[in-house]
Amino acid sequence: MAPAPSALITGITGQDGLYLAELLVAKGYDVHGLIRGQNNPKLGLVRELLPTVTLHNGDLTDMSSLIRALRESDPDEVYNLGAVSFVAYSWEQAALTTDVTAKGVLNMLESLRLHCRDDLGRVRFYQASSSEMFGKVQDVPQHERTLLWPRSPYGVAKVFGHHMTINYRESYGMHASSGILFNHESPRRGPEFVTRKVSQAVARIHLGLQDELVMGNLDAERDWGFAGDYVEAMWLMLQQPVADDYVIGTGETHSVREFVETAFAHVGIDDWERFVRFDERFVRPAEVDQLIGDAAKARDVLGWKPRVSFTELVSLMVQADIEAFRAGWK
Ligand code: NAP
Ligand code: F7E
Repeated sequence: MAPAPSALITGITGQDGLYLAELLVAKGYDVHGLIRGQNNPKLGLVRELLPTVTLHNGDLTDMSSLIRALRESDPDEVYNLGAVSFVAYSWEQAALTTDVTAKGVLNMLESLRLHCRDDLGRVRFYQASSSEMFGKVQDVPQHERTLLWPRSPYGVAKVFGHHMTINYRESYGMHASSGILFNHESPRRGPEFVTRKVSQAVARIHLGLQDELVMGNLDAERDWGFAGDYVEAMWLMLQQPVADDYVIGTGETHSVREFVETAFAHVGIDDWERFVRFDERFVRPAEVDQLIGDAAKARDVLGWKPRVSFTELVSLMVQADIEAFRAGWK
């Protein structure tokens, strides 16, 4: 019997890392995760959800720790999901964002090149690229050949990682793929991101625990999908005989206002404006006004398509937060 395939995931404590690790465990992989910090607060959660996963201490800014994690795990596939991923924060800590989200990708690719030595196609690599790279969009909808025009330090860092991934593929023949993923959400989304901020607030307002929701730009439009669907696309990319880049999105766009309205509708509140207050603090130095992805290539080559609709996504997030608050977990 062939040995189980193995995978190393950076960013395993994040939203996507958890879903991807669950998917790979279910597929029979021997899963390894990189975990950073001397006392990571997510360690308990990872151990509880993923008891069979092997964790390795390491940080994307520390190349020797990456080489060690590769040596210890000896993976067939590497998924590089680790990043400083909150766009608003990337203006406050632009240099840190560059070190982790940009140079961290180079550190991982270079570590992999050293690890694989004379058989560079041996390990398949996935880079978590982002629709934020499209920024001031030059095509509607955005596809794999749309000109990149990032509008945040995060977006700039992701462009570096994206092109470095393509460069390692072209220079060394590495099986390195880049998924240009549009926004994807879930009950595991960090509370700093707009969808979870709204789902938690609406749940709390519904339960009488909070009476207002303070927001920034309600006019921004995003192509929002469900994270569980998107990690399948990551895996599918690494199963292809030839590495390539793919846009992953739903092909629909909705404003932040629509998200808020749909979330309140889930708890039977139509006059939602009375709960929502604007605060300049949440407005960004430069905004990405509208994103909408054309995932035709992923559909045709990978056979991938999203399963969860916008309304289902909003409802499942609000409902999960209602249940979590009711259970007194938070
Ligand atoms: P997330 O929940 O913010 O998770 C980020 C992960 O990166 C966490 O596990 C975090 O670990 C880890 N990390 C941060 N700094 C690190 C460092 N110096 N070294 C190693 N790991 C580090 O993000 P996500 O939503 O799961 O997204 C996964 C990836 O996809 C990210 O690269 C993100 O930029 C990208 N992406 C996300 C979306 C989206 O809509 N979710 C769309 C496109 C692309 P700690 O727990 O230790 O902080
Ligand atoms: O903002 C607006 C905000 O922080 C969405 C990351 O996963 O997706 C994510 O980046 C929109 C923006 O996500 C608030 O101005 C209004 O227009 O949820 P967000 P993001 O910036 O789109 C991409 C694809 C990634 O790759 C990133 O890693 O919502 N907005 N009011 C607000 N946003 C937040 N966070 N908070 C507000 O109060």
